[in-house]
This record gives sequence, structure tokens and C-alpha cells, in this order.
Amino acid sequence: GTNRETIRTGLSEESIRAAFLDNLFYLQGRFPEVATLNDQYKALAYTVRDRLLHRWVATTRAYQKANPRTVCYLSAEYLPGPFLGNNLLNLGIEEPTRRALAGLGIELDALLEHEEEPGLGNGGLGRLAACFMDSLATLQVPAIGYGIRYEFGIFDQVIRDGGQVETTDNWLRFGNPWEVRRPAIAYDVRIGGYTEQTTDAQGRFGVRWVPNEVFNGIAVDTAILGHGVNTVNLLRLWTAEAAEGFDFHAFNRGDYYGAVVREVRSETISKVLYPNDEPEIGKRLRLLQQYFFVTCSLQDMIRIHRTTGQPLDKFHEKFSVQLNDTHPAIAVAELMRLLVDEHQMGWDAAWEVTRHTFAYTNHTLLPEALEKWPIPLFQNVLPRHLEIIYEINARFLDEVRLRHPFDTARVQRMSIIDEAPPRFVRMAHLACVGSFAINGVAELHSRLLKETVLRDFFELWPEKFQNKTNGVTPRRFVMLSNPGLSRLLTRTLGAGWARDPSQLRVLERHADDAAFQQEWREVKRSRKEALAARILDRCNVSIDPDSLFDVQAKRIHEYKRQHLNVLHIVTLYNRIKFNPGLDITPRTFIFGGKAAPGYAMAKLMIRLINAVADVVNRDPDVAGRLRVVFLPNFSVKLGHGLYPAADLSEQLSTAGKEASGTGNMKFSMNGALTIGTLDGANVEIREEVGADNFFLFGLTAEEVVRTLAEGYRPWDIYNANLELKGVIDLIASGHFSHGDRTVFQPLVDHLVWHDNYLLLADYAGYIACQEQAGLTYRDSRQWTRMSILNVARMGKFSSDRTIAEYCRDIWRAEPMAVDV
Ligand code: 26V
Repeated sequence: GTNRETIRTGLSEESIRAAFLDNLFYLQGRFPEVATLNDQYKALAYTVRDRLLHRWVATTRAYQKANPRTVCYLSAEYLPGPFLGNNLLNLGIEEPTRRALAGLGIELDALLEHEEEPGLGNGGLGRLAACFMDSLATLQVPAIGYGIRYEFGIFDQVIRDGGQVETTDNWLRFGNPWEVRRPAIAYDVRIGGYTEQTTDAQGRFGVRWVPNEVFNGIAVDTAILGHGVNTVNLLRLWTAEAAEGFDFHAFNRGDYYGAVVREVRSETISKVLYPNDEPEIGKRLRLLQQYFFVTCSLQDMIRIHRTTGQPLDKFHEKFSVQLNDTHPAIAVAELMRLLVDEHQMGWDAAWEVTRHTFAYTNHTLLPEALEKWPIPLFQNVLPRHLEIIYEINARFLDEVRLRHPFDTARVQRMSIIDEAPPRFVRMAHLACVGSFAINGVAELHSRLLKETVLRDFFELWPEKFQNKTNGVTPRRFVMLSNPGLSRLLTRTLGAGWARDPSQLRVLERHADDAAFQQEWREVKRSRKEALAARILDRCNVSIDPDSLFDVQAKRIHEYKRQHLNVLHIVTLYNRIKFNPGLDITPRTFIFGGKAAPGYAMAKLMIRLINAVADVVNRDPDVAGRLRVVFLPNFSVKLGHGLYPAADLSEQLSTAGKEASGTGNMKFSMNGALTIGTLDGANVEIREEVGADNFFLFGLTAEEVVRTLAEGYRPWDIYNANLELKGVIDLIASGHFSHGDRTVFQPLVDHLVWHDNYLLLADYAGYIACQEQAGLTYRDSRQWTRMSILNVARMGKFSSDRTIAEYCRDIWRAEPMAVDV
């Protein structure tokens, strides 16, 4: 039958087909014969959403009844990737859905391919937030992810004449079937203006903030379903709108158009995502965005808290609020403002609540990446918050002076205000002072945090510091994107590995089993063929699935050293040119990643990759041995096709610079071997998979510091290593730029004269290590064994483990099962 229950909730092939046709008709106004791909996609998306909705309602009910402690994750970025496949997987209805559509002559894969993903983040930080939301739901922990519903996410990258060109990401163009707008959940957001002192009837002083602009934040919700459970948590993103009735003042004066213009302006607050790896201080709109989503989120938490009937001085017992980097750190001052100014709490009581509410995760050691806001800008946008920060700072610095009398240098270093003109608000210091826990994202990074950028804070509050090594969700990054491997794993181990990846250890027993190895290779081979087909289609380059797929996919940045990879490619190119009969392991080098639009050197690195690709791929002398591909517009979705197809994963960051990395985990979980430095989570990956199953090279973090301190001279290395010199000279000669010697000159000059990221110091070790990797690949039994052992031993890097640790050590949050 096709009664309402079946249509809306049924999980059988028949009810899914009936629901699909129903949605096609009633939501899209279409019948099968005229439906476009987009109509079909939407009809299916709504079919799946219906099946989420009753779990969503059941979860909300259960939370309302039990009033559990709730994790609030505050993040300016989320990169959830496409939803359709993941929701089908978590609901366990992929197969009946596939059959339901096949019965109508529609291929599920075509609809999956059609979905446009929300690019609401730059890279690892935003993707981590999405993995955490997945794990929180899967572990059945009550949680809300708060963020910004950018109308335009990360730009789309096209490669034109070998260089990156940015185009706007219009991801909402065809509508977003996964979101539910909640116009009733809206909050005032004030900006600018001034403050004045007030006195109430009892003669108590207070402060009134008279803003010069007010607008609204409206909640837009997306359901986050856990895997194999009924828990649906909320991703609540805020969109900016003009306050209702907007500018009455202007309106009354008859300035209708002026008022409408204002309306347009307020909407620009959530208009566009900023690239976070561009050193940009003083961008007023970015500060507005941060404050905008923070105030809406905190007001929402206070509203929820009040529905429980508990007083506000118990706020921190209901909520644990995680600051994903410093982007939401203004929350410390905003919660104080809400409690003191809006809810008449005394300062000391409010501070008790605040400092027990927040915990702060740091995601980078790069000094240029630590956020600070010029005081005049801050004063102009958030005058009341500046007063509150001064007060927090005064009390905090008293505490520092008490502990370290006469140490004025320390007081200056630790102050939330950088007093050396021009003056700044240091957001990391505000986050540290206002949080009860501070963590880094890998062991090495957490240690370096305590020794370097946050050393003074560690000395003051050692008990606040923790490590929480990152992880990734094995549902999206293995089950969903690598169904062939998943089937093999499930057939070999049973279905439990995706929720409990420690079970993968059992694979070790099969590492040398010839028949199992054969199946393992067939899985990898099929993913490589699929990627080859995609690359032929998108880049018009044919690649050989038998060659070693050597992949580097991540944001383009000097510290990530994609250009070191290029130096290796040109080294091999030169070796073959000088010795045409050279017997080397055939390789396909695949790159993916975006450069921040204002980061000239990163853009030049993209140019270099494409220029080398152009020459190498055309040269008959190296054909069959070398191919280079730059896959444009890398995204979560493209990652699905890339991680499973990789043989070798490039993790080349200068030691001490990459806080963790998470791509490294995705590759290794899919059976790629890593060539990498002792940086970020590479260190722990190597520890887990075993030194024999990891290609290690390069200076350690300590050696990097020492080398730079001792007066590093890349020019000397360039002159001492003839092969390196040959490579750099060839790039400088214009060989890859149609004879033009100027194009890559900034890059070459930088390398030989400055080389802050120590490519030349690591070059020889990298080349030798690559040679070892190439040789090992030829021993297919050895390589396969190493690949199997990597997957077997990567269990630690499930984000479920990470989240379980946050719950235990920071959030004090517990699972709560939901029945439907
Ligand atoms: C920001 C900036 C701004 C100034 C120029 C250089 C620069 C470089 C990086 C960043 C991003 C900082 C925050 C971030 O995205 N961190 C990343 O977080 C991931 C999740 O923890 C982690 O895996 C990456 O290693 C880390 O770079």
C-alpha cells in the first residue's frame, strides 16, 4: 500500500519507489517522462529527508524529556560533503533505493553525482567539524553544531592557461533540499554605536549598548543522522536578514529606498566565506560574521536553557561549548555581556559560568595565522565587547602579576591586548583566558603549543592543557567512498569494523595471504580505473592504472610543500632525459587543491605544477613512465574518488608546521602508503602502522628550528647538489614556460635565497625515500602487505575515538539512545 506511513517512512524498495514518484509529482510538479536529472535528484533527496525527519522529531522529543548535557560546537566552517549518499548509508537503505530507482530506469549513481556539496569551509578545519558532527550523532551524544550559512562558499577553482581562476560558488542555485528554515528561531544582532551608563530603580549601575544597526539571524537547520542509530543532531547555521520592519527611522522619513538598501546590507553578513589562509587583518565583515554567528548561537543556548526551567547560573551544567579555533572566541565576551547586561547577573557569577562553559581548540602554530583585531576596528563594531575585554584582561593580568611579581615582560606578552602600537585584540589569548580546557590536534602539535605560542599560558595553567589527536569518519571516507574495500572488509571481518575500527587489526592475519592480497589489489585497481576514467573526462589526460598513483591533495601552501613534490617530478624527468633507457617505476602524479586568492606564491605553485604537467605529458621520451595531472576544484566529493585510488600519499609539510593533517588519515585508511615527514599526525600514523610500513624522510621539528637558527644557507645546498641544481636551473631556464625565464623566477629565487620551509634541506632525503617507495612498489606482494597493514592499524584515527576523548576529558557528555 502507499498510505502515508509507507510513503513517508517506509524503507522497502516499494515504498521508496512510491515515495520518489510522489515527491516528483507533488514537490516538483513532474512526471517521470519529463523529469530532469535535478528533478529526480530532488525527489530522491526529499524521500530520504522524510525518513530522517521522524528520527529527528524523536530525537528532539527525547532530548526535551531527558534534558541531557549538550555539546555545542562553534565553528565558522563546515565541509559536510554531499549528503544524499551518506544519509542513505546511515539509514541503511542504499540497496533498496538503488533497486527502486533502477525499476524506473534511473541510476542512483547519476543522482549521487549530481549533488552540489556545501563548500562552507576552507579545508581541514571545516572538514574536521563535519567529521565531529558525524561521530557525535553516531555515538549518540546530544550536540548542536553552530555556524554560518554562507550564501557563497569556498570559490570554485578553474584552471585557465595553467593558472587558478576563481569563480563564485553558487551552491544554493537549485535550492537545498537538506535544510529546514526556522523563521521563528531568530535573534537580534546589534553592531556599532556606543555605550552609556544606566541606573535602575534600585540605584544599581548598568551599561546600555546603543547600537547603530540591528539585524536578525535566522536559523537554518540540517539533520545530522548517526550511523545505524536513530540519533539526529542539529547543524544549525545562521543566515542574516534585515530586522523585521527594518529601519523604521528611515522609513518614517519616507526614505523607502534607503531602508531597502540597508536590508540588502544586512544580508551581506552571511554572504560569503573568507579564505582563512590569507593573512588578512582588519577585514570588518569577517569580524561581523564571527560576532553574528556567536551571538545568535549563545542566545539560542540561553533560550533552550530557559525551557528547562533552570536558572542561568547553571548554564555551564547544561552546555559545553567548544571553540573551533579562535574564529568564535568573541563568545567569551559575548556570554559575559548577555549574562551581565541582558540578564542582570553580577560580574563574578557571570565569569564563573563563562569560564566553566568554554573550551578552546587551537589548529595552527603559524604565527601569521593567529587572529588579532585592530582596536579601532573592534571598538567601532563591538564597543561594549571591548569594555568587557578590558575588564576581563585587567582581572586576568592581576592574576599574572600575583604569580610573577615584577615580571612586566610576561604581563605584556600574555595581555589580551597587544599594546605595542598599533594596538590589537589577541583572540587566542581571549580564548585561553575564557576556557577551562585548551587542546591541540595531534601529540606533536599539542607539545609545541605548550613550548612555543602558548608557553606562558601553560606555565600559568598547566592543568588546562590537553591533546586530542584528530580523526576522520570511516563511514564517509571508507564505507561510502570505497564500497569495494568495505565489502571485502565486511566479508573478512564482519560488519562491526566501521563502528569499532580496532576490529580491523584482524586483517593482519591476512597480510601475507596470496588470495586475499589478490582481492585487495583488485579493489585498488578498480578505484584506479574509475579515477582514470574521471581524469580522462575532466582533464583530457589518459593515465595508466598500472602505474603508481602518487597523490597530493590539500590546500596549496608553501608549508605543505607541493613544490617539493614538483622537484621530485623534475628530478625523474631529468634522469630519464639523460638516460633514456632508465628503468624506473612508472608513476602518475596527481595534485588537487586550492590556493587562497591573494596568496601569490601558492598560485605560482599551481602554475608550476601545470607547466611541468604540460611538458612531461607531451614528451614522448618519458611517456609510459611519467604523467602529471592537476585535478581542478578539489572538494570533499572529489576526495571520495581520490583517497581510494591512491597508492602513495604525499604528506610533505615542514616538520612543526602542520598541526595535524587529516587527509593523511583518509589515504592510509584506504590502503595508500604514506611518504611523509615527522609532522602533525604523521608521527602517530607511523607509530600505529609501524615504521616499516611508512616512508619517512626529512628534518625533525627540532632540527628545523636549529637549522634556521644556525643561519640556513639554501644557496650552498643548491651549489653542492648537482642533481638539485639541474632541476632548479631547468625550471629557471624557462623549459616549462615556453622559454620565459621570468614566470617562475620569484619561486626559484625564494628557494635558493630564503627557503623558509627548508625544501632544499629535505630534498636529498626526499628523493632517496621516493626511490625506495618506487622500488617497493615493484614488489607487489611487499607493497600489498604494507597496504593491508596500514588499513589494519589505522583504527585509532576514527573520529569516533577523538570524540569519545573529548566527551570524557573535556565535555563530560554522555551518550543517550533514542527510540523511534
Ligand atoms: C591560516 C593561515 C592564516 C595566515 C596565513 C597562513 C595560514 C595557514 C593556515 C591557516 C589555517 C589555520 C586553521 C586551520 O585550518 N588549521 C588546520 O586544522 C586542521 C584540523 O585540525 C589540521 O588538520 C591542519 O593541520 C590545520 O592546518
